[in-house]
Amino acid sequence: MKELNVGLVGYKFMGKAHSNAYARLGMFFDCNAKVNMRAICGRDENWVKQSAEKFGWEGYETSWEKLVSREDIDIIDITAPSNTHKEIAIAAADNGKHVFCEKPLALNLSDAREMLDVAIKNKIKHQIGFNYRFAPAIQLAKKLIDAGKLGTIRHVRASYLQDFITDPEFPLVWRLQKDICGSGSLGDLGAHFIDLSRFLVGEFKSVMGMQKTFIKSRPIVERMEGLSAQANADAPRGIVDVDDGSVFISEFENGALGVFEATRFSAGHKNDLSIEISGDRGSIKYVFERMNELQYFSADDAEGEQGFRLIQASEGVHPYMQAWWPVGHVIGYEHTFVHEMYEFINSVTDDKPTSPDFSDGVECSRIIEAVELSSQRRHEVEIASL
Ligand code: SOE
Repeated sequence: MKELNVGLVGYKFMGKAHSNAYARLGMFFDCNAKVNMRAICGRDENWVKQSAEKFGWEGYETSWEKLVSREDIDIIDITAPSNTHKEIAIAAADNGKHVFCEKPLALNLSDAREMLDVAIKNKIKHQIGFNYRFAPAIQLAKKLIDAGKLGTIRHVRASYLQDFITDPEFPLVWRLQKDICGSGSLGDLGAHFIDLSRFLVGEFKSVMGMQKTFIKSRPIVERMEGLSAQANADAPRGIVDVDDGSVFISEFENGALGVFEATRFSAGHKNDLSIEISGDRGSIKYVFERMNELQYFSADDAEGEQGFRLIQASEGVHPYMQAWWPVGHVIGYEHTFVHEMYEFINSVTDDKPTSPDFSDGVECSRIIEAVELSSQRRHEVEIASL
């Protein structure tokens, strides 16, 4: 059997999620290659060594330059903060490695375009980490929409609400610094519903947005783990230069209208991603915190029996579920990463296109940039103008 060797950059939240995905893959899915977790890479030798042992990597590197040039590596996976993506992805692609990159693809649209060009030039497989596409209930929504069950799509409503930075004393983590993350709530959270909307409904035509930074300075961060962070008691403050909250409306190429909201200031909402799509024959509603369920209304149901039905997308008939547990034994957040890796590995072994790939990353960056421009100029921005 063919073997594929992976090198992963990053060992924090996303590094752990991707490591778990590679470790689970061969146990649950039949891929056409054995996936070897060759090396994990990070700057802090103590941390990266511990992570390698804990997550099941054969070895580690402290230099990504070394990792991407290793002869024994076929795939480079990038989970380090966004300001590292471009340089690592381009070097990896120039070395002929296939590249998986976390979202957002880059700090801005022009960098994202450059990454796509280099990937195409080198004829490598490239995928971006829009993991929510891989929830079985979202795949079911896609199937219903593609089969015309909602009729003509008229409305899209999506929000991604978190509350981990509501405290003004929460430290200045990298997700709040433009030179490291590129964009705040919009690029980190909105990127997911922008991608889901493109996946389910189609391309955006224009947007009109408004963004706000509620807390303009925060104590400099000392330690960070996942979404938790600490600062020293007497820490100096630094400037927050990204959006804390973003809202926008849009028109889609197919004529549908969209309403969107991304924020980390919605007290009580922990990881509340939801999307609702309405057509003239039906609607779907999806809420990530109940990720195994899809609500579906069909105007084709008999009169007097109509209403939203709750579908448990956890039977073997639903995408990816055959690989997991007996019917009704639900799956979670981490499984979406296993599914995306399954598709990526298949695209490499079977030499077929990946999806979502860097071109989807570019489109997402285009919409993010259009919302930012619109928010600054206070008027509608056509996506085609960028
Ligand atoms: C933090 O806001 C975060 O971890 C995002 O970076 C992820 O993309 C999202 O899925 C969960 O929240």
